[in-house]
Amino acid sequence: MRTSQVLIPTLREDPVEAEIVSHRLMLRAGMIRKVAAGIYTYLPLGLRVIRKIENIIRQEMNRAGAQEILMPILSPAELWRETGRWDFYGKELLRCQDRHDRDFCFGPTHEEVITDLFRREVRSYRQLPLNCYQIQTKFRDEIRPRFGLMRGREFIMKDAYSFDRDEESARVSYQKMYDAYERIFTRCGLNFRPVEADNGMIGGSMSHEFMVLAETGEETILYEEGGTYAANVERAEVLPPTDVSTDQPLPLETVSTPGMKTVEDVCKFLSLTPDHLVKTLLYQTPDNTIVAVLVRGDHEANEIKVNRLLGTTEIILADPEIVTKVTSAPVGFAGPVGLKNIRIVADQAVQGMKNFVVGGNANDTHFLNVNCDRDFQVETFADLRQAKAGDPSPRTNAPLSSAKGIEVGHVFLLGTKYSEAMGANFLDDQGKDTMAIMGCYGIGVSRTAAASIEQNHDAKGMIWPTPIAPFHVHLLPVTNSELVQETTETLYQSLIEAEIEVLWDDRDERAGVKFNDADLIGAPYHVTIGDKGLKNGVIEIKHRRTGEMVKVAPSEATSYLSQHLASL
Ligand code: 9G3
Repeated sequence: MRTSQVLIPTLREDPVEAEIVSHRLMLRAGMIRKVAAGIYTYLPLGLRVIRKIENIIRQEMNRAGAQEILMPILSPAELWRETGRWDFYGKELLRCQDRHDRDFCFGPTHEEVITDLFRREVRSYRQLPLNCYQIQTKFRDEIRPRFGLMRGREFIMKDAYSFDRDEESARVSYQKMYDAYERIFTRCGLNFRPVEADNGMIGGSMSHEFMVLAETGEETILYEEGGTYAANVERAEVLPPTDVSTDQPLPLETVSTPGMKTVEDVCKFLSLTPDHLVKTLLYQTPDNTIVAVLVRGDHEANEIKVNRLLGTTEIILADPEIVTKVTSAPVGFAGPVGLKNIRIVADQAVQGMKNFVVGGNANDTHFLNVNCDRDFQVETFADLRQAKAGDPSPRTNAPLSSAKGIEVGHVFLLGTKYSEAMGANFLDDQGKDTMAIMGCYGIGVSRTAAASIEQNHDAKGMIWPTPIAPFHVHLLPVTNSELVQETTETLYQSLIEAEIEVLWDDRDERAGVKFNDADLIGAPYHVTIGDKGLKNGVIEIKHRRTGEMVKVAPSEATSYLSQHLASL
């Protein structure tokens, strides 16, 4: 393709609104343009990347036995009312009405629609297992859309749904998708890692996320170096403590701690390390009860784990006014001793502690030599804290390392949450009415493109992995001489014949402008054709990733590039 005939509006300046590198570079390379907050047009270069990712996904999904379908973007409210999700989701679910005032939503995901299809069309175990997928634009009305394609309100998702006759068969379907995802992200040329994940509010029993490893990633993963255990930090299990104190309980003391509100302040004031303190966090559940969560001073509470223990979905830290009402003290002095009518749960590490420090439930006051059972009652001890680097792996005890990642895929074994709510039944081999076991499997297609850039770029621009690059070769004639033009034209035709995707910069621009745009766009190979080289019978091929330059005769260029592209 010739640059003069494609819309590639590159920008020399960094757009001010772009906070992350993928957003900045996609705007600068003329791949995307913003239409409204979190809503983008894909220009030709951007769409080429999207299509390549989609094609890899299609091939691997089909290979895994899934069937492609396409569901509508609008979903009728009735289906969402059946699962309770019409009311469960607030403003994130974008709603609208048709001319008859009937309620619809712009599909944020399609569990309801596919389950409706299943219950209408599938009768017998002979039709199972069934796995249907689609690649489609989704809508989620995020409060604060940012980061370009990384977190758009409108985005492209591949979503798949499996239906099985029993748990064992459902696990096989799940594993097939897990394996397909490994092939998909490998074929995209990405450095990624599957991790154990929380299955969140959607229910179900097993879940993995596929993380593209990048320092700019928003997710934290903990993993065993060279081992098999890897988990999202939200999910990572913490082993029960091995260090249980055998100290004798000392008498409870009150100490004045004027203005000492943080763990750091109190430790400094009392000359103690944070592992001698217990933090008391007051949480508010959706039905407005207050629960005190205790964690050691050097630990952080994991709200997902607390939710799982309490059977709630979205606890929040209590407002300062509520804290004051409950503890008779400003925030920073809450403690478990003397708290009335408040459930107290504690992280397992607290169980092994003796003579620790807690807030005194009075302004500028702490208690010393506090002990569980003697001074207050804990309803349940459990794993409630956030795991961190250095903690022992729950599988092998080896220390965990931490890394940053971007979630590009998520697989869930759902169980019967949706089949039960919507009556997705079939007749088993005994003629008995049976509920289908479901799985669901997502890939953020547009986010995968952004994640690839976060992982693969340098100061000059993007560095595309060949399988998802918008073009393989960027052809850069740098003068207008007849020889350069003829050589370029001949090479262009030869590359096309070899089925190499080539972008020919045929603009009347200075060499420097062309080189800058080529580095920005990030095709794997740049071919420079100039009079100086041709005098010596050569053109120059640059490997974008390594910067390596090789000189080859124009007649050798196509076979050089074919060989290098084929080896990837
Ligand atoms: C909603 C809204 C936002 C949502 C959901 C529903 C996330 C919702 C989870 C999933 C799970 C799987 C199929 C592909 C794989 C992932 N945000 N989720 O269900 F109404 Cl507004 O989407 N869906």
